[in-house]
Amino acid sequence: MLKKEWPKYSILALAIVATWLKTYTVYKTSFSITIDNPLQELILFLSPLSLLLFFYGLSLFLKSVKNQNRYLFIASLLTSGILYGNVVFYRFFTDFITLPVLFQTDNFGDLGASTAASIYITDVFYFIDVIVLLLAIKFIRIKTRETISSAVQRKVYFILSAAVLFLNLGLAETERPQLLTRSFDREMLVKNLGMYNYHLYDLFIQSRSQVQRTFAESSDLVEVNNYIRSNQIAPSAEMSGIAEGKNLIIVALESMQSFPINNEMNGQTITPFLNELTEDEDTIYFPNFYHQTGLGKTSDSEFLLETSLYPRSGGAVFFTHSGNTFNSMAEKLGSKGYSTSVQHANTKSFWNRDMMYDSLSIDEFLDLDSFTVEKGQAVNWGLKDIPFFEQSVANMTEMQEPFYSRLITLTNHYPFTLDEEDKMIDAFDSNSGTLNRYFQTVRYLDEAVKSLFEELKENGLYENSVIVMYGDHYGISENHNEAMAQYMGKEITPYESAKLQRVPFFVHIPGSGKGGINEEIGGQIDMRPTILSLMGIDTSTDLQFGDDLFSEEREEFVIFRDGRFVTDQYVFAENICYENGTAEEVDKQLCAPYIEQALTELQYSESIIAGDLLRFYDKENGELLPGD
Ligand code: GP9
Ligand code: MN
Repeated sequence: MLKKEWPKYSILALAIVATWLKTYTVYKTSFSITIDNPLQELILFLSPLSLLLFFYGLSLFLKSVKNQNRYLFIASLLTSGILYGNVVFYRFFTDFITLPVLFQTDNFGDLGASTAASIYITDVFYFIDVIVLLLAIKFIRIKTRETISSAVQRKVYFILSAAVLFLNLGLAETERPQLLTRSFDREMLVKNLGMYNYHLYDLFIQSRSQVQRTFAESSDLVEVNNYIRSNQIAPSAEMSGIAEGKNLIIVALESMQSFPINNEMNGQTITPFLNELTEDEDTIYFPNFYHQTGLGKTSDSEFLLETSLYPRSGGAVFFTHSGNTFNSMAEKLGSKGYSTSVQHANTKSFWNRDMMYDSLSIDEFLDLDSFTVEKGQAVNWGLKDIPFFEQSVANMTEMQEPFYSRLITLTNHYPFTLDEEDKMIDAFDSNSGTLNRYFQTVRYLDEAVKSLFEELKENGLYENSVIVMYGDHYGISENHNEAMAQYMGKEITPYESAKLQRVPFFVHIPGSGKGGINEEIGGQIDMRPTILSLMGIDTSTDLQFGDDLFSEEREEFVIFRDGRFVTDQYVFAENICYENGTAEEVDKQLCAPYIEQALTELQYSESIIAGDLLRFYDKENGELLPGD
């Protein structure tokens, strides 16, 4: 026992500091967390503190020193356990633990075996703070007269802890706006919130979803099913099955809007290759096609494509409902003997893809680890699109045919930066650097798409493949309206803003001679029914909200995730009903029936996701199942 008497909070302070420093050391040594600037480093350093202050601080409510120490011991054992669990998990999966991973039974086999194999004796280090605490409890003598904290002292303590939490959240918001609403990436969450807060956040998100799921019943699906069946139309007689048996390559064109296509910027052509495609005899181009994404951006567009359901209004469905039952396009193609894959040169946990792709029945996810990034081949978010396509096509040559391979591009992503040698046109000259650079990255993306076509031809994959390309969401947000107005030569009203949500949709079927510009108004929700119809796959018993865009019976109506919509007659935005074409404001009553339908449809889709209702649906014959 040390002679000196220590102040009463010594053990608590020591426990906090020990776990805090240990956690930071573990961040730096056991995970590969990318740090781009000193602010990120500061946030990472600070991030464990707020939870530790709260959690360990609860010991202040206990009356005896003995109980306080016991509590601190259990608390530090618990935090160490959580951290260590993640370390072991990371050794195998290069990812952080999220609750669904623990509940997905098929993960258990993997988990158990790999965990046992990756525990080393040196791992004792991960419990160093518990050891320090035990020694402190044994050897440090506290001034016994004043062991109990007063209510005022506790108040001050917890106010200070809250201040640390808000400082942390404030810094994180500066560094990564909308982190909590959009979720993005587990690594980003851990980096900005700290491991412990991340787990609380994950617990909150997952249990919220779980509660809604628990209360849902099979009968909830009846009304939705009736709605879908009564609005159902037959696929196009002319186009159905024309691509049957071919490989399917779908390219997500990052942040690609329609406005640069067949347009110029200061006399320079922005998308020469895509412009050519709009006139190509084997390509159908849809200029009136809209994105319908919400906060989940790229992942929402993938969700629309695979499921023909609307994404969620709050948060990315890829994060909140990755454990749901879906009836994805990949699953349909898989059941017809297709091998299915997604290729994307980013970390696999981004948008929770690694988890969600299992639920979407995608056989193989070729993520960043499957690509080689040579010196000079990376910019902005990572591997440039040209080398990405080159390697993707090489991967395709190895795939079992017929295959469905989805490629997600990355270079044309905010903040739209490029190496000098990749700039093929000059920047624009508005007050928005973002818009100015956007034209250059779009030009690069166009060149990359051209190279994809060449690669496919050189590798003998072109003739027997269908190539579908779509813009995932806007690249230029409404924050740049002033600069957009300068480019467009007109004011960006809510009407124009809605029209700017158009993204390109291309369907290229080599040798088909079906090319042309199709003016049909549609959206990403229509991709699944349109594509599956081309591939000759029946979707008449599926629960989907989109239609085959080629169908002769189709009503032109596209609903945005935020409730705006466009029909052949009207555009509804910011509560104003406009006439489509003239952009004149008209009586809101004219939009009323569509407003109603848009809300109903969004709600039905939401109820399917929230209640995980497709588990009550027999995909084979379209019948409702009685329930668990
Ligand atoms: C990330 C990429 C970009 O992997 O898909 O996502 P975004 O920020 O566009 O949603
Ligand atoms: Mn995107």
